[in-house]
Amino acid sequence: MATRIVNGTCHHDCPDSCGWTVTVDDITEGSSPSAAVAVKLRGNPGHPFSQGELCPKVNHFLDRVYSPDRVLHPLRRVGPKGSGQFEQISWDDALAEIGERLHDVIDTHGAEAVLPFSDAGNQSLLAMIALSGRFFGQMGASRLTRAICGPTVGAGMAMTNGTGRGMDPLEIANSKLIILWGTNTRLTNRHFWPTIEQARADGARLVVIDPLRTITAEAVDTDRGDQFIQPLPGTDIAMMLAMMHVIIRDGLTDDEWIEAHTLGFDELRDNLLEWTPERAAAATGVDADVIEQLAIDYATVRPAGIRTLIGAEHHENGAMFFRTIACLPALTGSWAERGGGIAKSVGSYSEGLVDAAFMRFDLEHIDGRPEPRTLNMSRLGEILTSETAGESAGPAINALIVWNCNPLVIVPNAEAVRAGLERDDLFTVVHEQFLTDTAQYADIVLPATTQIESDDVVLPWGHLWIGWNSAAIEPIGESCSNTELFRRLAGAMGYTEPALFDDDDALIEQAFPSLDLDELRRVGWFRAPYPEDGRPFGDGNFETASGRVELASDRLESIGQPRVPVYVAPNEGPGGDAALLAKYPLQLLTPKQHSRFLNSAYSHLPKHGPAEGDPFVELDAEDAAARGLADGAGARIWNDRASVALPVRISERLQPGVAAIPFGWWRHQHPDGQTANSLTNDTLTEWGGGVAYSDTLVQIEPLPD
Ligand SMILES: Nc1nc2c(c(=O)[nH]1)N[C@H]1C(S)=C(S)[C@@H](COP(=O)(O)OP(=O)(O)OC[C@H]3O[C@@H](n4cnc5c(=O)[nH]c(N)nc54)[C@H](O)[C@@H]3O)O[C@H]1N2
Ligand SMILES: Nc1nc2c(c(=O)[nH]1)N[C@H]1C(S)=C(S)[C@@H](COP(=O)(O)OP(=O)(O)OC[C@H]3O[C@@H](n4cnc5c(=O)[nH]c(N)nc54)[C@H](O)[C@@H]3O)O[C@H]1N2
Ligand code: SF4
Ligand SMILES: [Mo]
Repeated sequence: MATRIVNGTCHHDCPDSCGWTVTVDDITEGSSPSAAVAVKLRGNPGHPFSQGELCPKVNHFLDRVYSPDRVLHPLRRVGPKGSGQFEQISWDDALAEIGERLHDVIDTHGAEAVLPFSDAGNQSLLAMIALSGRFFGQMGASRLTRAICGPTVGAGMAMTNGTGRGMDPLEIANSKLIILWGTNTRLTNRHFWPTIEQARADGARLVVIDPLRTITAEAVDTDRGDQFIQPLPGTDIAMMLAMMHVIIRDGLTDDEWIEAHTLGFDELRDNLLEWTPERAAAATGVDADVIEQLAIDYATVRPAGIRTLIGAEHHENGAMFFRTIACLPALTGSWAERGGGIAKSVGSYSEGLVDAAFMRFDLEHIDGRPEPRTLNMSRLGEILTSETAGESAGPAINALIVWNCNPLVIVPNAEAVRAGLERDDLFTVVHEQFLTDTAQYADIVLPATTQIESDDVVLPWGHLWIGWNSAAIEPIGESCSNTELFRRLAGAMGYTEPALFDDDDALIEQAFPSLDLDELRRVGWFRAPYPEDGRPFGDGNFETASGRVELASDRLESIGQPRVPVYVAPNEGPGGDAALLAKYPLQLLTPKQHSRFLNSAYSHLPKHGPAEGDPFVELDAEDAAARGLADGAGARIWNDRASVALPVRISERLQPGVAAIPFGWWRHQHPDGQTANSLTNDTLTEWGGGVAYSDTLVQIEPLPD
């Protein structure tokens, strides 16, 4: 037996993209190797960002790889949809059936009746985009807008700065005021926390702005001048407008910088006159003097670094949140300072190294055929249950191919998704590692590899180090990687276009024409280019049409949006539809909450779900008492979309009027099989294609005995 150490990179949809090492025992029988077994997976101490630590999600990754519950063979459904009854079949039979059924759908309804559905379950480059786009492009299937996580942040920022680019989060080490705005760093981005602690040790003050008193908010130390600010969900824009009002009113602007690098200052200023801190206090539930002081601190404690990630985009006004927040550093000239500005996702820096044609491959191979329609993933429930696939023109969806995603648990308005998946005339294929809630509704389930079973490259979005991932072991059972899946599906469809069959090595070479791949393999990571002086807009190089920060924007006007930042209260919220609010007076958040969960991907594993307990609904003591609900009592939480039964947890983490149910549990873990997303709002953001999970109104009452 020989032992090897193999370098890899975590593939999860997580900002940290940690480096790991896998220890592999090669077992030999006679003279030839017969099996390789991964015996240890640990953080790689040399990795520049994660520095040897992984996390409670991935510390037991090999238990996931070798789980007895893994799907290791193709399966065909034998019971009713959702029953989880399957029989094992061969790959040949599975592919023959898929080819036949897809051709049948295409011949009868057209290729747009096929919907590919995926997200970032494995966010490595090959696993996420390489051959799927070519395959569905060749087919002419409907396209999918994948904007459930992230694109709205970029689309919002880009209206102000012309680009979604921002500061490398590690630059926050230089900040003296750090605002964590709508991000739960200690839970969701744990390897970034040491940078914040380092800045604090150097004298930085910390402000956390979140409607929930998260574990990140718990780190606030008021004795040191830190602050936790708790607005009502969906209202922060009002607070930002009042901050800008105070900054302008008190002459705290950097007029020279504004003159040199912005457009539309006067228009913005006129629009802000009415936005007194008192007015913002009424909208947000935050005291006017707190907002006033935050504005003054933001303008005077320098450099001021804002850190934000994804949480705040999940609102009806989610794009405007980011368009507006991007105006703050422009008023104070903050981008000119190292450690000033905004640190959001930094994926665009590493994506810049990928060949542009590779990134948008699904536009090729169309050969002059009309562009297929595009459907938004967040509307899956409506898409599957409508004759025209939602608001689009065109055929209903008759075939659904899912990989890298667990839509029944993660898409909003999930009971509509379930109703769609139950349709007898929908042919569903799911490529998965486990029999997820979604896979249980499939006609055919195909076994997927884990990250340690194939080579890939990870483009991180929480730091700048592109990560190499080497296969440590062979695919387990009959599982295959996402690229191999699409090569096999292309064969099953009878396609002959050679680019559909490129092997993984060729794909990696196509993706990175200018990168030394041998070096990447050898070292394990490569840092994407970033300005040496730490300032992404140090030269005022904004990418708007005007080359300036657009405080007033023609581009927004051209898409029917307000030219300047405005606060529009979410319709499904306290400032919105009054009749809806009278019926459903509580704002429901469904956050990422458990350190052992990564979205929906771990709750079913023995070291994860049971260790986090069971799902619950969190409620403030006042709201609970008003409903006669004691801690631990059974409650019914409902709105027009669904009704969910859960025990109550009385909590000091929320303001009155706000409730929370943790997201990530599967239906068998919920007492009545309805999960957090059964209740959530699938209204899209005003632009950017995102979705408003966190503008969800509910009512809560005791469960009848
Ligand atoms: N442990 C763990 N880590 C994860 C994940 C996980 O499931 N578990 N998921 C990964 C993924 S996919 C992502 S995208 C990242 C996300 O990373 P984050 O963006 O940091 O996480 P979220 O929980 O989506 O949202 C952050 C916070 O936004 C708050 N929020 C909601 N609405 C508002 C609002 O209107 N205003 C303000 N100010 N705050 C608001 C929520 O209460 C929440 O605490 O985390 C990644 N890391
Ligand atoms: N209520 C509520 N809903 C949310 C959120 C929230 O905060 N609240 N967050 C949203 C966000 S930010 C995100 S990113 C989404 C995440 O939603 P998903 O993208 O569905 O993320 P995961 O739950 O991680 O599920 C990914 C699935 O991919 C599978 N998988 C992993 N690797 C591979 C592979 O190589 N091949 C294949 N075929 N499959 C693989 C895993 O087994 C897992 O079942 O959820 C969103 N939904
Ligand atoms: S899930 Fe995130 S924190 Fe955990 S190992 Fe993967 S990249 Fe690191
Ligand atoms: Mo996400």
